[in-house]
Amino acid sequence: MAERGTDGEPGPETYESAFDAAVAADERIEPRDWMPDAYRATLVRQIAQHAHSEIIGMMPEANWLSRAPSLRRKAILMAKVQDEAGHGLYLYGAAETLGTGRDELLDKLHSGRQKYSSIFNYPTLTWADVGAIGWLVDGAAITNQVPLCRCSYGPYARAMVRICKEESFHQRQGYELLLVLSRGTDAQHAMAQDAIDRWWWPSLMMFGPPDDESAHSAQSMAWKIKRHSNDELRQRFVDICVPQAEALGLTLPDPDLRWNEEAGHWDFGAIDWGEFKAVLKGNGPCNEQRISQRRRAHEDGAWVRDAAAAHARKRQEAASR
Ligand code: BYC
Repeated sequence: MAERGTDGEPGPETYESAFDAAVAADERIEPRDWMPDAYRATLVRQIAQHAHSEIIGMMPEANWLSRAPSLRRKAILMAKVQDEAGHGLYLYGAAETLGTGRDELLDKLHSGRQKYSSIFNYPTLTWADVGAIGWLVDGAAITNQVPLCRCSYGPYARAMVRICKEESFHQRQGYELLLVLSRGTDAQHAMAQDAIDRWWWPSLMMFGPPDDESAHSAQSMAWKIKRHSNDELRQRFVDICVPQAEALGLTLPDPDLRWNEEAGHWDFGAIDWGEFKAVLKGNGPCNEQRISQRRRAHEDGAWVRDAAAAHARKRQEAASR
């Protein structure tokens, strides 16, 4: 790839055709490579939304940390919630390589100018919700994110490799938790079923609007940021979940689920896109709570950021003496 500022500066068309050729050849675009402004902006938008989802996503589960039913479950959940914070860090780091700092992105999140995943605007009402989040929400996240490991932008793709490994552990812990509940007492089984009933449809919405309403998909796929469309990934997820639900001894809340022999896929019922749009507009059950808690956490953490900056300054001064 042509780098900015090399000797004998070529014209902009040369940069653009080098970029197009690199994308066509499945090469990675790296931070110092020339890239179209719109490619950079799309990446910042998607990576920021993804990073915000990770840190907001800590909240619904952290809600159960103090009430986990055993020390083992508490330790597992604690590790998972910490992993989400780490994912946020990798992703804010990837956005930084595009010239956008974490402060700016957090400011946009706190003022509602950037989105986070719709899924985290739903409440975690029972312990089984921790299992449903692991199985369905992390399961949907993996389905969406494994192809992002082949994203054309190097730092994002590399961050996704680490994230997917951890998400895979998250998904399994949720599945195992639900399996134990499903095979437990009648009340535990009912609690697991209730959680699946509430999380199934919002999980399908995580993949984004249908393809014919997806504003960014075509361009993002041409740039090989996205490798599959929203509907393709949603279908893949449904196909994975149906036999898993059966193995769990639980049902998915969709009377229209049918195996389609010809298509080789599970047909599923209509998604309530009105609900999705309402949640995106800020009218989901927990939108206000999530953002106000996030703002408060940020304000409460100001002294930690100040202390870390002062420490870094001191070390730099000591090193330059
Ligand atoms: N929620 O043109 P489209 C996780 C927005 S997992 C909110 O299809 P795109 C975790 C979209 O941003 C969740 N907004 O967009 C798991 C766009 O709005 P703007 C995070 C959504 O980008 C467990 C508009 O709708 N994962 O973190 O081509 C525990 C039109 O959509 C949603 C990622 O972010 C939604 N569900 O495709 C803890 C994965 N869907 O920006 C944490 C990376 C769409 O024009 N992201 N919108 O205002 C992606 O793969 C893509 O951004 C999406 C959407 C598939 C989500």
